[in-house]
Amino acid sequence: MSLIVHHLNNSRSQRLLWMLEELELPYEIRAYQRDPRTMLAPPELRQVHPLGKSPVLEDGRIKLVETGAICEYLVEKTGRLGPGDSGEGLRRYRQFLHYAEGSVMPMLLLMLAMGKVPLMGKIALKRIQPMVDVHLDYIEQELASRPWFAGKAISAADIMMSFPLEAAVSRAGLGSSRPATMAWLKKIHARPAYQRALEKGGEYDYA
Ligand SMILES: N[C@@H](CCC(=O)N[C@@H](CS)C(=O)NCC(=O)O)C(=O)O
Repeated sequence: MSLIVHHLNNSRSQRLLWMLEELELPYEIRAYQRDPRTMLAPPELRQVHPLGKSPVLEDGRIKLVETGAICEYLVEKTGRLGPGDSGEGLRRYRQFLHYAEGSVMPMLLLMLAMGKVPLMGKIALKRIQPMVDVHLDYIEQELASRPWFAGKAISAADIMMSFPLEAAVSRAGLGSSRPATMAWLKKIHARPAYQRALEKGGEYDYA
């Protein structure tokens, strides 16, 4: 039975499409559009899962949310895109798999929210930017020392880190002053699986 991805336009669920394309697994997309005014997901997604967020992956009777957990599920299911080794690589793989949603995304969401608050939002953004820069500098240092987040090979940790770094280009000033990170972004965007995921996923403003 084919996997089903409940996919929201312009969202984190683009990562899951990329992962499935890398794994060459067959899947079906159920597409949802954000409300253009609120940017929230449509209420139909609540009928799929009580959180009403995307992505949701259905594998037969199994229904999964949280991209990181979904990635781990797919790594276990296929034996691919895992850490590659059981030492340092595994430690880094686990760390970045969680770091993407646990540390980087909350800062970027805060920036998005503050960017919409008139006057006081601008002041808040000035305070938040240095905190985000600590993360971007750390990531730059890591990517300057090896080709992929876990080590020598691409893994699910790279897939998890893609959305926060793409979002950081559009809203947190990530650019040419961090060449290793920008080269990593260029490298992932050039992958055939990434390109196929873009074609299938529709509107995505971050690539
Ligand atoms: N930590 C979750 C976040 C899920 C999430 O917040 N998804 C966003 C897409 S970027 C969403 O569905 N937003 C629509 C809404 O909140 O109504 C994950 O990584 O899957």
